[in-house]
Amino acid sequence: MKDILTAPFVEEMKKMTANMYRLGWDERNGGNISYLLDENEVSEYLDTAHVCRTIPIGFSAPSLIGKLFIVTGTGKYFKNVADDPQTNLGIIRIAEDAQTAELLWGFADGGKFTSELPAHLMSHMARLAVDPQNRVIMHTHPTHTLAMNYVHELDEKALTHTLWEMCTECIVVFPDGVGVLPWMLCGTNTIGEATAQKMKEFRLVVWAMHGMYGAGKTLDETFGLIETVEKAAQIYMLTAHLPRINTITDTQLKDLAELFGVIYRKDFLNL
Ligand code: 2HA
Ligand code: ZN
Repeated sequence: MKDILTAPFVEEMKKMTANMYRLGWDERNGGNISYLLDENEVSEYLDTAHVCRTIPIGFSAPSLIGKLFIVTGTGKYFKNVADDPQTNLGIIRIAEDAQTAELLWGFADGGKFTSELPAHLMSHMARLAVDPQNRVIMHTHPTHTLAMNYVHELDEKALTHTLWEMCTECIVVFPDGVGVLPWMLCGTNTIGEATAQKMKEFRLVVWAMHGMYGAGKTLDETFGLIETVEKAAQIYMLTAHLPRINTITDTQLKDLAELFGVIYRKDFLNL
């Protein structure tokens, strides 16, 4: 058996959480990540027949039965993952009853998965139905995106349109736009269901005045989506209080989307 602390998926989680912490997006216990693993790969590092303990998930995830995820822990700090992955991360498998997580590794201090597990697993179910390659759900509190939430309309078309205008490549990176949920209580099945509903249509969902959810095939791709929105929000916050004398026009946005051959939300442009 190989040492799990050397597994690429543990290494990736360490690097990603440290990077996001350094960007200032994941203060204290802010943010959480879940990453669907390949059981064959995990079994090089763990006896997957050995369950350390079981933890109820509080809802039913039938389409995820038997699937393994590496997830960040509740109350744990991204800052600390790299130094102590076995306490701050866990590997869970969704049990046959669809309502229990079998802990295969991690949460070594008796802890458990993120309080946002409903939003994560429900989003995985929604994204996997659209794209079987989707493996990652990432939640974070990016600073400028959050700031923008306080001063910009939170309508999906209006918000996406403004973000697209802020950097030339935005419409190419997230042509499907950004979904928006109103402020809601976090950590609940209700916000989980609402997030998953949006995830049928969007890979990026803003939780108003809280943060962002992203979905993608890899940690890198998902991070890249959120990073691009955050960059656009930063440009917005640097310029919103100044007279705007130049902009990227809707015709130019359309030209970009067509040049790069992306399927974009035509209804989010005013043409
Ligand atoms: O886990 O970010 O939304 C901490 C959070 C909750
Ligand atoms: Zn949060």
